[in-house]
Amino acid sequence: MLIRKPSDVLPSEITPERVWRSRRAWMLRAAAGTAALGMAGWGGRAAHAAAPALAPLPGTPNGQFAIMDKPTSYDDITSYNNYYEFGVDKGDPARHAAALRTRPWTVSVEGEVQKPRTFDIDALLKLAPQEDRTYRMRCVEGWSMVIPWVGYPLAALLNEVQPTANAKFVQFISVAQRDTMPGLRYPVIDWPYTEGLRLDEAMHPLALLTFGLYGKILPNQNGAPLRIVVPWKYGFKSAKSLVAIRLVEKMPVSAWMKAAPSEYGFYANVNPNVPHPRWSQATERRIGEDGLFSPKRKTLMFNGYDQVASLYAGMDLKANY
Ligand SMILES: Nc1nc2c(c(=O)[nH]1)N[C@H]1C(S)=C(S)[C@@H](COP(=O)(O)O)O[C@H]1N2
Ligand SMILES: [Mo]
Repeated sequence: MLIRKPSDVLPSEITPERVWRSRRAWMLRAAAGTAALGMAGWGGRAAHAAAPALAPLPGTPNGQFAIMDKPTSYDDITSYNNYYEFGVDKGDPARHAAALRTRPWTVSVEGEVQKPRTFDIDALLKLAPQEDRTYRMRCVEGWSMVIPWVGYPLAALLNEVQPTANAKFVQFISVAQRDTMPGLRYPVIDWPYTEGLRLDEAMHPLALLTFGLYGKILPNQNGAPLRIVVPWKYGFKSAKSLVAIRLVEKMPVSAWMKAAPSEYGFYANVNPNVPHPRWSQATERRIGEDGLFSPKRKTLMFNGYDQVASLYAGMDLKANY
């Protein structure tokens, strides 16, 4: 199928200048390389192979988080992705992520905790009851989706390891698999991909440790075998394919803060009143629903998740972008 892209947004508008320049260099090199190998060019929208059959992962619907929005199609959710370890084009993760090894897989939960522990993924899957939770997701690039995730609150895992009194922040570290991830050869960001939350944000019931979507285990391009999902923040906070979760005392510097500090702050709450330095965040395009002539949707404060507002009482959310 074709990979759809918001037709009125150029990649050069939605990617930091530095990244865009390195992406162009990468595509030129890649085009030369693939031409020599007789493969399809990277610039095109290759039809992706038939989706692999993924094991079912049923979750119990949690009515507390029900929303009226119509879920985005499985096809769109699994073929229009940001997962820079596999390439910077939206179709690259679906094209390349099949190579990711997701077993054996362990997740180390470490740092300021009383019971540090390395969990095997299959034990982690069963640590708490899996729930079905459909969340609105908003990318900082100006598009959104509605995704029926399967997972359980991150708080269940954090309570298991017991944060110490010094634990103030939680850092998330994605896998860096050199041999399966072509993107790691390019210094788009300082690999591995890392993200972070304040401890109270991480403990909020909306923060979901996520293992599946649409009732099946996560496709690799969506962050198998487990990722974090933080629906009131821009999508880049929701780090994929986690190998470590580290509790720390000081605010960690995330990979995007390091790559483009003036564009991506630690908080990254969805906030229509704080434009990205190079474009507005007031509206969004819902992938798969909005045609070329459909009006864009108004972006909602906290992506519509008002229940998190109390976490930021008294904070200047323009200074803490
Ligand atoms: N490890 C890692 N995690 C990542 C990214 C990435 O490039 N690498 N991209 C982020 C961005 S910008 C978005 S919008 C979401 C996209 O998640 P999805 O492809 O499942 O919709 O993943 C986030 N998590
Ligand atoms: Mo994003």
